[in-house]
Amino acid sequence: MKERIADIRALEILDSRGNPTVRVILRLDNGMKAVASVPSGASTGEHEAVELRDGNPARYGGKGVLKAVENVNQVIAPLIVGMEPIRQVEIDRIMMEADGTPNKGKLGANAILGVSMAVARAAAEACGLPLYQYLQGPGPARLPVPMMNILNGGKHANNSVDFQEFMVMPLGAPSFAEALRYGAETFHALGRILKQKGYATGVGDEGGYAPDLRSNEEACELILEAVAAAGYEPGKDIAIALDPAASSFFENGFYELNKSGLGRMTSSQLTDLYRTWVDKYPIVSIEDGLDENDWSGFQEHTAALGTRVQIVGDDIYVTNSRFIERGIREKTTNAVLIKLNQIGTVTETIEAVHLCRKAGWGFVISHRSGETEDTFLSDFAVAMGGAQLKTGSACRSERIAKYNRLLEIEAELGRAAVFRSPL
Ligand code: 2PG
Ligand code: MG
Repeated sequence: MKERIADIRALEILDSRGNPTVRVILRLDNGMKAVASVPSGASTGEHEAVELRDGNPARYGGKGVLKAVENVNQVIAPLIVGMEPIRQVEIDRIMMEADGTPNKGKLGANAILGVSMAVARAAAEACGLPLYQYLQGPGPARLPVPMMNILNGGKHANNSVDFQEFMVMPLGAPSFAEALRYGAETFHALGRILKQKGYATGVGDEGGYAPDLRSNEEACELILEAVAAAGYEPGKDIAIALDPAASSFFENGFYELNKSGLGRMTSSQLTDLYRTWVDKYPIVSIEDGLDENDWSGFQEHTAALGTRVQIVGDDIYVTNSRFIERGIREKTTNAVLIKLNQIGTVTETIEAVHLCRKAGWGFVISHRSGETEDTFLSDFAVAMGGAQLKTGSACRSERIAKYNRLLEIEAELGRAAVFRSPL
């Protein structure tokens, strides 16, 4: 490749919650430009790579990212300008070495990931390939089944629901476009049902409704009603996936389900509760059913439920190969949630996916609750081929942008596009 990186510039922009985040604009010496924006979580794992914030209360309540921007412009750019963008692994390594900490705490994972994503995009451009094709491994291009978070609770909504995400997964759809339609129609049906019942229809951070329900269970009941009202068969056309994000209600060794008023539970009591739900509802996947440090609880949880549903680890692994390896050894879960900004480089994220594949585990590519209009994630999900993507409800443009990009990819692939449920 003759193209080289000529210029890298970062900018402080805003995410979907109105909080600052990093955008990187990279130029090649042939004039080509690549842009990437970094997402930001709310229910973050304890061991995630560091999102560097300025901590200056006079700007954005301390959430400014001018230091991370400066780290891109002053520290990272001089190290990388002049290199070929296809040298992703080497570029990511150089940034990690310049940072020198195990959690990217010096330069910031937000600074490093912005550059890492922009480099991948620039390389794809320079090769004349769409990003998904440039990043793709062997095998056909596989579109993901979306896990659409149509009812929000936990830290993502100010309501009476303890569990963070109630998702519909249109497993029975024949294509991605149809899956999206099934999900969007169900979302709209849910809106009508909530309105009829006198519930609020405002949305949470990921575009799902955020009503004050009488119980956590009512969320599942309402979703089933919505699936049927939209004309679909629960379990066959559309299944339910959950992300309770249990770390967010774990305190001093107990699960405190205080938003709903359900009260205190132990790890095995909570697993029993999930079991009754799995018996009753067409649930196919449970993510973060327990706390991120409850490794032994997770083992029991997976032993109890793992043959019936996919058990996904998010906060417990934070897309970090070291934790995923332990999980595989100890049978902690049987699947992993994959988030680029939890680990901070494209290379390490791909490594985490490889580990899952090797172990025969499932993996779900995921957005963050704070997002931007960047659609890197859509291409990444197709390239990784795991056939599962979590990117929010059928609402809010930062989520829809990802879905629209997938529609574009599916159309571009035509008959070569594969869409098949992995579960
Ligand atoms: C999660 C994510 C995304 P956040 O817990 O899986 O849905 O939420 O980005 O707030 O960590
Ligand atoms: Mg999660």
